[in-house]
Amino acid sequence: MSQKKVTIIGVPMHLGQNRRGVDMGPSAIRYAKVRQRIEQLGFYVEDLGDIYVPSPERLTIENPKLKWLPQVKEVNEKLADQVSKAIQQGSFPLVLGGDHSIAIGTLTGVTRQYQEVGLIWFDAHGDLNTEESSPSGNIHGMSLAVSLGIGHSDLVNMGNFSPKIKPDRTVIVGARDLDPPEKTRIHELGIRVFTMHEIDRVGMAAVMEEAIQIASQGTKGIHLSFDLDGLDPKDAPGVGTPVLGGTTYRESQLAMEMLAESKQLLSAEFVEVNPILDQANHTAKVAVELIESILGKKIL
Ligand code: 6HN
Ligand code: MN
Ligand code: MN
Ligand code: MN
Repeated sequence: MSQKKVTIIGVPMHLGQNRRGVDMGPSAIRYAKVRQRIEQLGFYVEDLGDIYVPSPERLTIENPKLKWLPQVKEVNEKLADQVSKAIQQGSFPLVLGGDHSIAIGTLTGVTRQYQEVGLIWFDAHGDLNTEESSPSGNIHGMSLAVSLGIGHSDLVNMGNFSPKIKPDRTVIVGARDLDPPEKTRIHELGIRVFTMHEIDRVGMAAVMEEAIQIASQGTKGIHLSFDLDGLDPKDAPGVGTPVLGGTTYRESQLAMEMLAESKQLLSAEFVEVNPILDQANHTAKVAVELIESILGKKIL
């Protein structure tokens, strides 16, 4: 990454899942001083504020298999435009969620500008469901599938092009809770998934070396989509869908530090921070420290 400018975009999205509070994610991360910390690293920071997300109290669910589809679509379209614009201005887009359905808009904006982009999807989950396979109807569990061109056409065709990314340039890191149809899809598409089992066996350093290699080969660079539930709930308790046995704080930091060293990062998003489920805003603080590391903060 060569830019010295970062554009923060807040997306208080909660309509991609069932629990309130994740709409406070951007606010929690700002409260943990994201802007000041990035400025201390020498960047010029522009914070665009939050994209408007409607409240569910005034809405009805038209399709329980794809909850709040029209609203999720609309917010993501606005997000895509803001991400595109930031890149056009030579800035590094840093998107703060909000639930993981916002990856649809972020990836639309990033790939509209850069075309060939590799993806590192850090998550306990695969987010590879469709309307047919989803156990919940929650779009945050479908956003990786959509970005690969699989799912409802309103989402898949955002920006009038599809797919946004290719399966052989996509890696998932930290997976430990995959639905059976997601496992089938992973095998069919040939996506490289670094499960917690593999991270335990070979270590995060070896995993990230391979992950960066896969995502950067033949691409203009890498987008990082970071779901805080990839971390162990001990280290990131403020998430809506926690799963035991995740990466530690240091393993996660090492991954971020290696991404910074690779100089391949084009853009990033940090999602699923829910301060209502948290203790003293701990998860947002962790997110900010991970953000510092992708932007080059070193211990020494
Ligand atoms: N996330 N696989 C489950 C579902 O409802 O599709 C959980 C998804 C979690 C999504 O954490 O971003
Ligand atoms: Mn996710
Ligand atoms: Mn997740
Ligand atoms: Mn490359």
